[in-house]
Amino acid sequence: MKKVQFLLVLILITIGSVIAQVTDKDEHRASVALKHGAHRLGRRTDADMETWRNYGLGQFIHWGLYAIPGGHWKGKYYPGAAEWIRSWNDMPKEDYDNLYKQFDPKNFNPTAWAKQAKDMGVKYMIITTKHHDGFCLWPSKYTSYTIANTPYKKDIIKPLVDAYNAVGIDVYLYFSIIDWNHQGYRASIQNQKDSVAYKSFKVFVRNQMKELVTMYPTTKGFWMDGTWDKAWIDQAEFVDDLDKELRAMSPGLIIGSRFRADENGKRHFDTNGDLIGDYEQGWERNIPENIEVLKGNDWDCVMTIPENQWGYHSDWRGYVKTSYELIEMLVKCRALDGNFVLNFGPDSQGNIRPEETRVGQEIGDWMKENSEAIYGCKYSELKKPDWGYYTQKGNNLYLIIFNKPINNVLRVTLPRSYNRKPVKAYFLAGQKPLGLTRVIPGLNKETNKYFDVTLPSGYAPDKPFVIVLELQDSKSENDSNQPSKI
Ligand code: JFZ
Repeated sequence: MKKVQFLLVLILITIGSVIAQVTDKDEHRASVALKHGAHRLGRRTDADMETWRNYGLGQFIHWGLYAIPGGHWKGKYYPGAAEWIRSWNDMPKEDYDNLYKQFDPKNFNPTAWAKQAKDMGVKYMIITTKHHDGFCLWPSKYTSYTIANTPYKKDIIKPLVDAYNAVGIDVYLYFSIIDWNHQGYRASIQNQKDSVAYKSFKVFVRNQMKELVTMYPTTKGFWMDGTWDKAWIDQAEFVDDLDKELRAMSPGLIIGSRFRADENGKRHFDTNGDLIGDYEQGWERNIPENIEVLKGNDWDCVMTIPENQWGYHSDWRGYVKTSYELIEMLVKCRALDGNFVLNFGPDSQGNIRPEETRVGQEIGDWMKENSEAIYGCKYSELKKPDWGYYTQKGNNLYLIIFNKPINNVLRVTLPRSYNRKPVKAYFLAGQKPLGLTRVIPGLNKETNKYFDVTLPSGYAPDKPFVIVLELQDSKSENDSNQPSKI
C-alpha cells in the first residue's frame, strides 16, 4: 500500500513538474542578465522615434568613388554590386585607391536632389558618408582619404544636409565599419599585431562618428553597416559605450539593430531575443510576410530599383522593378508598420540617372494623390485582403487596391470582435462617395462580418488606388444601428 502511495506521489510530482516546465516555457521569456544586451524592452515611446515611425517613405543614396568605374574596369563588366568593385579580382586595389584623384562631380546639385526627393514624397534620406572602401564624403580630420583631397575639394555632406533639411526632409548618416582603407581595420583578430592595429581602428571609428554628429548636428540618426566582422562583434563593451556616448551627444538619435552585438556575439537580437537598437535593420531587399515575425518591433526595409545595385552601375542587367511594384512594396511595408527606403546611386558627375528619376517621379505622382494612406499610418490589425492592403490612421481605414476584383466590389472582412463600424466609403483622390453595404453572405462563418464597397461601374484605373473607409468613432460604438450579435 505504502509503495502504491509513494508511486502515486512520484507520478503527481512528475506530472506537476512537466506542467510547470511547459507553462514556464510559454509564459516566461528565457532571461539572462546581460551587460550589453537591449537597453530597453519594447518600442521607444519618445517624439523623435514617433517621427521616424511616421515617415513611411525614405530615400537611400549610395555615392562614392565606386561611381567612377560604375561597375566596369578596363572594359570588363563587374557582375556584383557596383560599390563592391574594389573586392573584384579584376580590379587592381591600387587603381581603386587612386580613384579619389578623379572625383570631381561637376553636376552635383544638392538642391536639385532634395527637390526631386521632396517631389517623390520622401520624409527622410540616408546618405553614405563612408562605404566599405573607407572614402569619406566629408572632410574628416582623422584621415586624408576624404573629399577634401579630391579635385572637388568641398564637403558633400553639409550642403546635402542643408538642402534636404531646407525642404523638410530629415537626414540620417550611413556609416560602414568595414573600412578597406584604414591601416588598423581587420575583419578578424589573429595575433597581437592585429590586436594593436584594431585598437587604433576603434579610436578612429569613435572619432569619426563623433565628428559626424558634431559637424552635422541636425543628423537624426545613423544607419550602420559592415558590422558583421568577428573583430567588430567582439567589441560589445566598446560599441555599447560608443552608442551611449553618441546618444548623449545628440539626444533622440536613432540607431538601428546593425550597430552593436551583445557580449555573446548576438547581433540584431540579444541573447534573450530582445531587439538591440531602435528598430530592426535586417530587412534588406526583403519584406516580412506577416506582423508576427516582427515581434512588435519597429523596422525599415531598404530596397534597390535593379536587382542588387546600390552604388552607380552604368549597366543594369537583370530585372528592374517598375514604379508600381515599388509602390506595392511601400504599401506592404506600411501595412505592417515599417518604413520603406528606396535607393538611388548617382553617377560620378552627380547626376541621378534617368531610370531613377522616372521612378521617383512616378512614385511622387502616386504619392501626391495617396500619401494620406502612407504617412503616419499604422498596422490595421486586419488580415491582408486579396485585393490589396489596409493601413490605418485614426478613424480612417485605407483600402489600397492593387488587384481590383472583376465585379468591382471590394469585400472588407472584419473579425466579429471588431468594434468599429464602417460608416462611409469614398475615393481618397477626389473624395467621391462610394456605396457601402453590410453583407450577410449566408455562409456559416461565425468569426467574421462583411462589408462591401461598390466601385462605379466600368471603373478601370491604370494604377493602384485608395478608398477611405471611415469608421465610427470608438466612443460611440454601442449605437443602435449595430445589430446586437455582430
Ligand atoms: C550592405 C552593403 O554591403 C551594400 O553594399 C549596401 O551598402 C547595403 C545597403 O548594405 O549589404 C548588405 C548588408 C546586409 C545584408 C545584405 C546586404 N543582409 O543582412 O542581408
